[in-house]
Amino acid sequence: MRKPIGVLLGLLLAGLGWAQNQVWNMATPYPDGNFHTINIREFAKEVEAATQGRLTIRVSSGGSLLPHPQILPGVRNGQIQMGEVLISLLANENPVFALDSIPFLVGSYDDAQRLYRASRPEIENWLQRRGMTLLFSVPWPGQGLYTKQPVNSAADLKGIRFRAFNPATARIAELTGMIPTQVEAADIPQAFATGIVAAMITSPSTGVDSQAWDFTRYFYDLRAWIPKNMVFVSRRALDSLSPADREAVLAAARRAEQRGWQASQQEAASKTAILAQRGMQVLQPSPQLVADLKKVGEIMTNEWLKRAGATGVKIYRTYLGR
Ligand code: PCA
Repeated sequence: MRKPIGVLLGLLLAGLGWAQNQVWNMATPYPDGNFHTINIREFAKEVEAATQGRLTIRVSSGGSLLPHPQILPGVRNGQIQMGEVLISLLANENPVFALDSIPFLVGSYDDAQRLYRASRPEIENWLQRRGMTLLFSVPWPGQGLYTKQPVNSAADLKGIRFRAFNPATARIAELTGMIPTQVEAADIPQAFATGIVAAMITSPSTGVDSQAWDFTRYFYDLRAWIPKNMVFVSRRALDSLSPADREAVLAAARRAEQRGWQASQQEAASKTAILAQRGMQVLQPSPQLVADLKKVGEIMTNEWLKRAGATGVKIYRTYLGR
C-alpha cells in the first residue's frame, strides 16, 4: 500500500520539477575548527532539519574538494552546488569585491556592516548574472600583522617575504617594499617552514588555525580591514527545491549571517588571547606604522576609485553617506 503512494508522490514531485532527497556538495577553503566552517555546518544542520532530510549539504573543508580559486567556477559550471570563498579573492572580476580589503577604509564592525549593506546588491547581481545566488556573507576579525622581528614602521617591512591571500594584500606588499607570494590559508605553516614567506597580515582566527606561534613572534593588532567570505549556491540547485524547502534554505542563511557576524566579533578577542597564551607578543601598532599603512590605504582607495566605474563609486558614496 505504502509503496505505490510513495511512487505516485515521487512522480508528482518529479512532474512539478522538484527533486526529492538531494545532496549538495559544498566546498570551503577554510579548516574545520574555523568559526566560518562551524557556522556553515550549523547552517547545513538547520537545513537538513527544516527540510526533514530532503536536502543534505555535505561540507568539505580546507580546500579538500576544490582549491580556493576553483570553488566559484565549480559552482558556476555545476560541478558542485555550493561554495564559500573570500570575496576579495575575486577583486579582479569586479571592483566591488575589492572594497572590503582596502586598509583602514572601515574602522569597526559597524562600518563593515554598512559597507556590506552598500555592496550587497551588486554582489548579488554579479552572482545572479552567472547563475548563482548569494546565501550569506560573514566577516573575518580585523586583520593584524604577524612577524618574526619587531616592526615599528613600514620601513621595517622592506624586503620581507610576505604571504598574500588576495590582490589587495599583494598590493600592500608592493607599496611597502615587501615581496608577496600568494599562499592559501591551508598552506601557511608549510610556506613559513620552507621560507617562502616570513610575515603575514591576517585575522587572529587564521593565526590560531595555522599556529602562527610556531613561526612568528609578534602580532600587531592593526584591525586594518575586515574582509568577508560569501557562501553561495547554484541557482539551478536552489530552484530544484520546493518553494517551502527553498524558503527554509534562505531562512537558515539569514540566521547563519547573523550568527556569523556575532561569532566574528567574539573571535577577535578570544583568538587574540590564544595568540598571547601561546607566547606571542600581542602588541598595539606604533603610531608610525599605523600612519604608514593609512597612507597605503589612501593610495589603494585612489587606485580603486579610478577603476571602480559608476556602480562602484555609487557604492562607495553610499557607504560614506554622501
Ligand atoms: N583569513 C583568511 C582571509 C582573511 C583572514 O582573516 C586568510 O588568511 O587566508
